[in-house]
Amino acid sequence: MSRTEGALGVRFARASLFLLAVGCASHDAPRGPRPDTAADAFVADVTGTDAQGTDALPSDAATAGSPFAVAVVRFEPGRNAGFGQDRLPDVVLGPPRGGGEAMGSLHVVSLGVGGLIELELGRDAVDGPGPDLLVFENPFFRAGSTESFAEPGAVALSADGMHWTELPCDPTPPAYTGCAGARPVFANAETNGLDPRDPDEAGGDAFDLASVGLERARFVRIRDVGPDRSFGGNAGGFDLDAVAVVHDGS
Ligand SMILES: [Ca+2]
Ligand SMILES: [Ca+2]
Repeated sequence: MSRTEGALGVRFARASLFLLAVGCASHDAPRGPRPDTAADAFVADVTGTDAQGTDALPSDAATAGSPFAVAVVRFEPGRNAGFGQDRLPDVVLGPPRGGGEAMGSLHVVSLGVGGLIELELGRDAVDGPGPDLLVFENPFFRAGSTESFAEPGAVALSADGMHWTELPCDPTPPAYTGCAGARPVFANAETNGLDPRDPDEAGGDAFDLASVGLERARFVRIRDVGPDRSFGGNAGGFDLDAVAVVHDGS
C-alpha cells in the first residue's frame, strides 16, 4: 500500500469512528446475542510464554526489559469486537499512540463487550510512590464537554500470570473510579515527545500496586465492563492502545 493509500485509509477509519462516536452519544444500541467467538480466539506467543502466561520471562533481546507490554498471552473478544484484531499483537505492544483530548486513537484493539485481554510486560512493575502502571485506552472529550466518551475496563494484575488481583472499578460515569479507559491519552510515540511513563504527561489511567497490597506485577489483564456503545459495529468495548510501567524498581 502506498503512503497516500495508507493515509486515506486512516482518514476513512477516523471518519467512521467519529460517526460511530456521535451516534453513541445520542442513543443506546439494542443488545444482541453474543456470537460464537471460537473462531476469533487468539493467543499470541511472542516471547516463548505459553498460552496461560505461566512459562518463562521474555527472552527476545528486542523486547526484554521493555517498560511496555511485550506479549499478548490471552485474548477473548466479546460481542462486537474485531477492530484492530488483525494487528495483534503488535498494536498493543510498545508505547501508546494517544490521540489527545478530542480524538480517540485508532491504534488500538477493541475487546468487544465483555471481552478480555492479558498482556505480559517486558519488566516488572514495582510498587513505588504513587502510580506504578499506566493503561491507555482511547477516550476523548465530546465537543463542548469535559465528559469523556469512555468504555471502561477493570484492571487485574499478576506477578506470575496465574494468580490475579483485580483492582476495584466502578464503571459509573463520569468518574469511572478505579477503571481504565476514563482519561484521554496524550503521549504518542509517533507524533510527540511526551514521556509515556510519566503519569503527569502521558494521560491514560494510573494504577497503584499498593492500593491492592501488591509489590510487583508482570502481567496485566483488562476486562471490558462498560455498556455496549458499539452500535452493531466492530469497535465494541474497551479499546486497548498500550500499557506502561511507571516504577520498575530501578
Ligand atoms: Ca505505588
Ligand atoms: Ca474507546
